[in-house]
Amino acid sequence: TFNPPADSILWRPDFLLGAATAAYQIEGAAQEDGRLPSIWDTFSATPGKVLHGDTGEIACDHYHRWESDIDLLASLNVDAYRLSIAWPRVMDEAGRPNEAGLAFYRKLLQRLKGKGIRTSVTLYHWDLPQHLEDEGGWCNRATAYRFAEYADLVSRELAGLVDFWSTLNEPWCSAMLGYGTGHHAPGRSDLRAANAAMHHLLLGHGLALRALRRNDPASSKGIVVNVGRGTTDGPTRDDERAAELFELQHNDWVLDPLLRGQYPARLYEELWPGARPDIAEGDMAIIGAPLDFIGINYYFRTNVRSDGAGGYVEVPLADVERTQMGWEVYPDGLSDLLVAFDRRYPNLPPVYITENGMASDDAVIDGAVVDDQRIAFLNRHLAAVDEAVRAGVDVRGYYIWSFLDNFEWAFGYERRFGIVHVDYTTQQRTPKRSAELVRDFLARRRERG
Ligand code: PNW
Repeated sequence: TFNPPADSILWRPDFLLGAATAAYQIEGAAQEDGRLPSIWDTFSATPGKVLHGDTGEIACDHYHRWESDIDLLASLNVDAYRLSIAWPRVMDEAGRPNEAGLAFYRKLLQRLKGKGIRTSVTLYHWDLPQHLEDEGGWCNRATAYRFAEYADLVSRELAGLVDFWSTLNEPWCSAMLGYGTGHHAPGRSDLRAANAAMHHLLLGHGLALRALRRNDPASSKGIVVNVGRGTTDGPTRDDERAAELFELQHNDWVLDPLLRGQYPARLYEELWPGARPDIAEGDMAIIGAPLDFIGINYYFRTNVRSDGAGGYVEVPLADVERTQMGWEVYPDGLSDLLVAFDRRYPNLPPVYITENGMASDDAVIDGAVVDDQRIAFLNRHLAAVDEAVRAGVDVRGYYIWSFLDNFEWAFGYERRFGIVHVDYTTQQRTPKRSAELVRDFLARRRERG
């Protein structure tokens, strides 16, 4: 069941409960209406990069099914919807607007507004136009300025239709998985490149934020970051230090520049000497400009130990509950991190959990999908949010990842995060049991007023 306790923040009508998606993961129509290729088109077309050779060419065909998808979303009674805009759809290579792409997002947002659903729009959820990657991508400082031009264009065109703007989704993943390990597009593996990419992503964020403030003053503006909980089961002080370094590398690397205007000193002194990016005069002030909110994406805990050489290694715990991704189910990590950030950053802005959820291999049986593990997962993580709120953290909303099963990046269509099941042969949508329970809860909440 889905029945939050009477004192849960979920019962407050102003606490936003919603669902999230991202453009490349659901839209398909990769060559339609003047859309340019993105780094994910290139990457997924490269053999060996994505499981089963899956691509986002068709995905959930949302580009053609957006009206019925929004009707389905509205039938779940959600307060808010988080989506992303595909940069390659709305701007041509010369930086001129692509009207057809802009029209798609305009009518999408208008329909959401018409249904009374709050809109949370991410400008960059990993689909960099390929022509910019050809010039160095996020390792090239110029990309930060191109991103600000894109933000300027979109916020002029769509002002008034967006309640929450986020500049970037998960810069850690863009920088580290894209340029550091190569697990994501563009598939480079070079630690110095990852650090340069991070700096230019954050600079792009700060420049874009200025454009958003100029063009759409009434909206709320922020950024979405992924955070990881690192703990150790090791006995030594070095193991403890390993867990600290894990969180330094995942969380502080991104949050310190945004909320303190500086990279954590230990990052380049202890962990990655020699990987410090070039920082121009004034960059850190742009990056550290005040935010209206911060979006936090949380998924799992990582157990680490000292590698004996000043770093850490992951040592997976046995006998813990895991999801279809192999990620540990660990709700305490969410409350622990929220409280830790609240203490570390006295200026922490209001928090939205912009992604939380899990993958499971759900099948449709007699027209129903019984995703009990997801229902328990959501219940427990929402209880963790409550715990953080009781400890004084200002959390104002929670978006389930994801509205629909979709293209799960390097894992293709095999991993299913949706509360709505998608049959990729027929494009049939089937709300899972979790979606029905969220729908019923929100109906009850509405009745209570
Ligand atoms: C996020 N990790 O990605 C993204 O924002 C979503 O687009 C994605 O579908 C979702 O989480 C589920 O994966 C992540 O390895 C990818 O730590 C990888 C990691 C974290 C987040």
